[in-house]
Amino acid sequence: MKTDLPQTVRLADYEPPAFSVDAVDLTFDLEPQRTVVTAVLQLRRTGGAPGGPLVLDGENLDLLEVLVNGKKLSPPAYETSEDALTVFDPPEALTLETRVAINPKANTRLEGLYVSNTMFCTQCEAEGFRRITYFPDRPDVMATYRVTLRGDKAAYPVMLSNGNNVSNTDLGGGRHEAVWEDPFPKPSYLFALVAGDLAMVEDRFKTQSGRDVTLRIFVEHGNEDRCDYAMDSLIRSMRWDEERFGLEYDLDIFNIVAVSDFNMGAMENKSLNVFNAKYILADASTATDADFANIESIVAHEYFHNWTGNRVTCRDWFQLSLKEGLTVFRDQEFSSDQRSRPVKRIQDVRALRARQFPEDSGPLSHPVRPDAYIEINNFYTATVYEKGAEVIGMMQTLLGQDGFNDGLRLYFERHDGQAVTCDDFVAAMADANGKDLSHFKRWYSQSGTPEVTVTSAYDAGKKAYTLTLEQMTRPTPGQSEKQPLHIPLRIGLLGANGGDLDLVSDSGALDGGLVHLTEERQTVTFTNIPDRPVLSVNRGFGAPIALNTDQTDADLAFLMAHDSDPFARWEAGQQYATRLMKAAVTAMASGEAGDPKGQDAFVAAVKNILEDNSLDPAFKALAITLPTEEFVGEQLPVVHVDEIHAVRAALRRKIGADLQAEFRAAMAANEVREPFAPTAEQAGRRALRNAALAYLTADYGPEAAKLAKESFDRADNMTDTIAALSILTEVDGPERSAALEAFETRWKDNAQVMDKWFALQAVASRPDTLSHVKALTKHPCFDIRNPNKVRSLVGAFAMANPVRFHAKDGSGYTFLADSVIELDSLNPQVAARMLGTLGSWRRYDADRQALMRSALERIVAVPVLSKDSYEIASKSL
Ligand code: 0A1
Ligand code: ZN
Repeated sequence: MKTDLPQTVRLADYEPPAFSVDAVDLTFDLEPQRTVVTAVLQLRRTGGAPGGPLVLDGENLDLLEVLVNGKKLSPPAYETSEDALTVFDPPEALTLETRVAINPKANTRLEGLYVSNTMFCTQCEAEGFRRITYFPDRPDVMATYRVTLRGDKAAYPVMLSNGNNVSNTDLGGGRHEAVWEDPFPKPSYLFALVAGDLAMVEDRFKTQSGRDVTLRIFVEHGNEDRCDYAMDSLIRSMRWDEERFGLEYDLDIFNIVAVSDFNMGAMENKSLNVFNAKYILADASTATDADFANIESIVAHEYFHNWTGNRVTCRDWFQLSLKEGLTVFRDQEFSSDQRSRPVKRIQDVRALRARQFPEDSGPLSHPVRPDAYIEINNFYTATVYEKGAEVIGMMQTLLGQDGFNDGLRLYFERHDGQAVTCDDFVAAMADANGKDLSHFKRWYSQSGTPEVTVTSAYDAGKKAYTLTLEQMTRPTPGQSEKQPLHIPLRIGLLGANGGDLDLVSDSGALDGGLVHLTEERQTVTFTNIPDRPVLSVNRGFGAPIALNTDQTDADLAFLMAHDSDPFARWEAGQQYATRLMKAAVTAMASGEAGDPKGQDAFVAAVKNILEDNSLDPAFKALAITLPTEEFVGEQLPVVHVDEIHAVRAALRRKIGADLQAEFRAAMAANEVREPFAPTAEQAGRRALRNAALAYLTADYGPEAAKLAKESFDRADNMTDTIAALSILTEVDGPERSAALEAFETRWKDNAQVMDKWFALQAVASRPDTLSHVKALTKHPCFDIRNPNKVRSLVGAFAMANPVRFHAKDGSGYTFLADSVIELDSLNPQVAARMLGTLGSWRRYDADRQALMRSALERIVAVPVLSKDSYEIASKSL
C-alpha cells in the first residue's frame, strides 16, 4: 500500500545479487488462516559490498524466528521492515533458517499462497514468493528446492509442489506429509504448491529420447470429464516442440492444476502449471470454439515456457519479453501449425491492433524491454507479450527458419540453467548466423508504433514502378527522439489478371518480395512492369506497423478479390471498410449527409468474398467482419463515440439488407450437421454461419429477434448459443428476457458459463446496459473477489462496450472508478488492469476528456492506494 510515493525501479540500476542461494528447503504446515513456513536457505556471498548485510525480501509475513548456522538471532543482529529482513554481519556462507506465519485465507490479492474455494494454491510471478517467506526474490537467484507439505489428510488429500514426489508419510492425528524435490535450479517466481481435495485425470507421453512422462490434470470434483481437450493439447504441444525445435521435456512428471480464482491466464511453475480453470475446462455444451482455441494455445504456451523461461530465465524483470515474447511466438507458431495459418495470423493481428497499438500510442507506452517501472505486475502487457512476439517473428524473417533454429540452439547451448537478457538472446541469433543485428535491436528499446508511408509512381515509358518508403515513429512518454527501425516489408505487385508479377528491383531480385526498410526514407524501383500494377504491402503483417498508402478504393477491392497473400486480402477489406466508416463519421460529426452510395462497391466486394468457393469459411467469416468501433476510433483525430457506433451499425444493416439471399445461403451451406467436434474446420463453418446470422439480424427488429431466438433454441453447442444470445441481448422483444432467463436457469451452477452471461449483457449497446451491469453486481453468481467475474462484468463493460462506457454523462467512467476503488483494496493487480481504458482520455472530445480525467484524479486521490493502481492512474494523467 502507498505510504510514501512509490519508488521507480530502473534497468540502469541493475546490480547482481549480493548473496546467491544454492539450496532451499521449505516446510509448510498448512492451515487456511495460519500457515507456518519454515525456510532453510544455503546462502553464499557473490557480490555487493564486502561485509555488507544480507537483505531478504518479505511482505506481510509474521516473523517467528531467525537462525544463522543453527544459532537463534535476536535484534539488533537482524531487523525487519515493511518489505525486508536484514541480517547484519552475516558469514560469507551461511545456513539461514526463518520461520514465519501467513494467512492464506485472508489473501485476496491472489499473490503468494492463497485459498481458492477450499484449495491452497500459489502465484509467485513476479514477486509473490516474498509473501510466502523471506528470500532474495529476484529471478537471477536460482536454487534447487526441497518442499515438505503437511496438512489435514481429509481436506488436502492431494499435496503437490515442483519436481518429483520423493516421499509421502502419514503423520497420525489425521495429518499427512508429502515431500517434493525439484532437481533443476530455478528462480523463486517458479515455485508452486497446491493442496486440496482434487480429482485427477492422467495420461502419458513418451519423449523422442524415450522418457516416459506421466501427465496429470487436477480439477475440482465433477470436472474430470472436461479435461480431455486440455490433455490432448498438452500432448500435441510436447510432440510439436520436439519436431519443430528439438526441445524435449526434462522430468518424469508434468502436472497441471485448474483453479477458479486466478489473476491471469495461467502460470508456468516448473512441472506444476497452475491454470485459470477457464483455460482448462471445456466440452461442447459449455465451451465455445474460441474457448477451445484459447485452451490449446495457453496449454502450449505454459508448456513451452519449460525451455523458454524456466531452463533459461530472465536476469531481471526488464527482460520479461525474453521469455514472454519468445513463448508467445512459439505458441502462435504451434496454433498456426495445428489450425489454419492465415486465419491464426489475422486473429493475432486483430488482437495486436486492439490491445497493443493503443498501448503504444497512449500514456503507458513502453518499449518491449521497458527501462523503468513502479510495479512490475503492470508490465505484463500486450507490448511485452504480443509486440515482443512480433519482434521475434521479424528476426525469423531476417534469418530464415533454419537460421532462426540455429540461433535458438546456440541460445540454449550458451545459457541453459542461466538467468539472461534480451541482449544475450539477440547475440545468440546474430552469432549463429554471422549477422549484425545491432540496428534491428532498436525494436527492443524504442516504444511506439512506426508509421510507414508508401507512395508509388509508374513510368510507362520505362516500364518502371517506384515506391518511396518513409518511416516515422511519434514521440512517446520519455522518448521524444525516435530512430529509424529495421522494418522487413513483404511486397507484392499484382498484374491486371490478379496474379503476382515477378519482382526485379534496381538492386536485383527480391527474395520473396522482401524489402528492408532501414532508413527514414528509401526508394525501390521495380523494372519490367508492363502496366501500372496494384500494390500489396506488408504482406502477412510481417512488421507491426501502421501503414499509409496511395491505394485507391478500386485497388483495395481488387486486392480483396485477388491478393495471393491471405492476410493482405483480409487487410484490404479492413482498410476499405475503415475508409468508408471514417468518411461517414467525419460527415456525420460535421452535420453532413455522407455518401452511402460509395458503399455499394464495398458491398459488392463482400458479396464476392462470400461467393468465392476457393476460400475457407473461417477466412470468409473474418473477411466479412467489419473493423471494430475501437479500431475506427483509433484512425480518427477525435474518437466520435456515438457517430462511430451509428455508422458501423448502419453499414452492418446495409450489408445485411443488400445481401439477404447470400447470407441465407451461407447459413444453410455452413450448418454443421455432424456431431460437435472442436476442430478448426467445424469452428470455421460455425463462425461463417453465425456471422451470416448476425448480418441477417443486424437491425435487431422483430424478424431478427425471431430468427435469433430460433437459432438459440436449436443450438446444441455453446458457440451457437452464445452467437444467438449476443444478438438477443440487443433486441427489445420478449425473446431477449426469455433467452437470458433460460440460459441462467440452465447454467447458474457453472461459474465459467455464467461469466459469458455476464459479459454478453455488459457489452450490449442498449442504452440501459449500465443499469443492468450495476444490477448484475448484486447477482448471487457475481463476486468481486473473483477476477474472472470482475473481468466478465466490469472489464467487458469498460473495455468492450465503447458506446456505453463512454456515455456522454460520464456514468460509465464513474462506475468504473467506483469499481476500481473498491477492488483496489482487495486485488490491486486486477484493479490496475481495469483502469487502463481511462488512459486514452486525450483521444476524446473536451467534455469526455474532463470526465475521464476526473475519474482518474479521484482514483489517484484515494488515501491508501496500491502501487499498481497508482502507477497506471498517475501515468495516465
Ligand atoms: N508467466 C505467465 C503469466 C503470469 C504472469 C503474472 C502472474 O501473476 C502476476 C500470473 C501469470 C504466462 O506468461 O503465462
Ligand atoms: Zn508466458
